[in-house]
Amino acid sequence: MDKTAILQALRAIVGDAHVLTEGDLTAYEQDWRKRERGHALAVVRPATTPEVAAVVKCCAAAGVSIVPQGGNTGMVVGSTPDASGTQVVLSLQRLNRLRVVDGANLTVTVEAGCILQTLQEACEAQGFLFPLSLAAEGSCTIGGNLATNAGGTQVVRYGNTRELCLGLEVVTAQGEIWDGLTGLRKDNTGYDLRHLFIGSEGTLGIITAATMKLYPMPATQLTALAAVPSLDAAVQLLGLAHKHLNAGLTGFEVMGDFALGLVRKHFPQQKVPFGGEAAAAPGRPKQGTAPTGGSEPHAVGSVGAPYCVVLENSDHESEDHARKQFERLLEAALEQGCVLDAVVAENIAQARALWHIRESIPLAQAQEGLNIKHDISIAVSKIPAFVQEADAALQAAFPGVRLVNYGHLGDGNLHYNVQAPADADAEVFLTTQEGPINTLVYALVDQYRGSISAEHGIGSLKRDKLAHHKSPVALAAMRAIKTALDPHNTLNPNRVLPA
Ligand code: FAD
Ligand code: 2HG
Ligand code: ZN
Repeated sequence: MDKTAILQALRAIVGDAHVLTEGDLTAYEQDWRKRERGHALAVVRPATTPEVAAVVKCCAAAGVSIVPQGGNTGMVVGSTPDASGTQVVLSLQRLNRLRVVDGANLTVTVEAGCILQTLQEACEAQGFLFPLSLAAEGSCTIGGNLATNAGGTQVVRYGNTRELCLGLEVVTAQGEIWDGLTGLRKDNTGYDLRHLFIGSEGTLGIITAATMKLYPMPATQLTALAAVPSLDAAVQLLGLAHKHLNAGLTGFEVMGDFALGLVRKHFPQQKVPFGGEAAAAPGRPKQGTAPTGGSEPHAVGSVGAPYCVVLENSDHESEDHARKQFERLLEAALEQGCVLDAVVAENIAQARALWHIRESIPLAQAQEGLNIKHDISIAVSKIPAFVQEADAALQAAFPGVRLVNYGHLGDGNLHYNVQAPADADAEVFLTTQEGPINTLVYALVDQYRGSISAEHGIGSLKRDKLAHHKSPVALAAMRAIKTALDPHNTLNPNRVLPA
């Protein structure tokens, strides 16, 4: 089939208006980090699962490869086409209906293109919590979250997207529809196919809908920010938080001083708590002095705290109960010296402002310039030693690099990112130093028996690294699965699996 015939066939399936070939297609062709700009044969936007199946059949028959795309917020260049102009971007954005909320089963069935925040809000309106939460929630889709097995800020209590999923509807590489939307919590009838598709980054099938777990809304969600003297202290605080809050601990995020400094620099309207005097004098946890306290924003680093931690306590009893629990925790932590100072948000606005500081770090980093991301996981207990070793090795080998260290400490997942030296050209730095910096960091991650990707996946950016950091046995099994499910390599070729 030639190009005109393929486009005609696709238009016949989804309608002329939903096969995009002209105009500004940047939103579909460029990745969020602006690492690569591709060029698509067309962007195709089906609105139903049968339409997705027909598009896949059409592309498979024509030998055209498909790049599935949700919100295009991925971090590893996995959702944009290559530069060949021969790939179809299959956007799931129009497949965005909430099909059913089953309150008694505590499940929601939703189509893949539904924006995460829309899903959270729809569930909340019916009195349920859908706990997946990440800074991209205003634009990422549940299909993309499943395809990347996204983590986010609530994993310490609710698990990754995988743990929240009870069933999938998938269009296979052959254009068949698999309906696995049973909503069952127990089903041992052979291989659990759902888990193959989750985290497969669009290489094994196209997720068109999912049945996800819901939870009762907690009575209250309290947020605190604590300044800690070291990463060791942050780990100690995590232990105390597990002990004092138990299942109420729903968020535990660490932020390095330099990462906070970037938020302060690029978003000066945000008030980073702990003004000079407050942080200099350790004392009882303060209530409500958080993001509104003081007239000027201060970096915690200005009083010498190298890290801050955001903690969240979700409680099913009452706000009063949650506040008392938090106070006991923070007082114990102050006594043991693993917290220098802390504030507890007094209301939702203050809590949101604290979370907003944390969620602004990736955006502040982007404003600062192109950067190198390491989305790693290591056993929580070993993280302080890893960071100490990695910091020293990087500074010795690449003097002046700026380390942007933050992330989901409660899950052992750090965003151990590297920004070019202040006086360097970020683009040149990236071209010349990304390879050697990755090699250094990943070698250390291996030494600590960690993972080179805890959240963002492999995409194109890390596929060559995977060859060195995944066991040959695992890689062979992955290739066998890909060949079995997608023998003609139609779905997202040259992603995930090393060349
Ligand atoms: P896309 O970017 O469109 O796609 C991602 C991958 O999934 C691609 O390989 C694509 O081909 C595939 N895909 C998309 N939809 C489907 C589908 N329906 N079927 C099959 N394959 C599909 N990630 C985290 O894990 N935790 C975080 O805390 C986090 N925070 C972020 C914060 C910001 C500011 C940004 C920009 C990104 C963040 N991410 C985070 C990364 C990103 O993985 C998530 O935003 C999200 O899971 C991607 O969803 P998406 O709809 O944008 O997917
Ligand atoms: C987060 O936790 C995201 O904020 C993005 O996973 C991390 O930009 C990053 O490195
Ligand atoms: Zn993250």
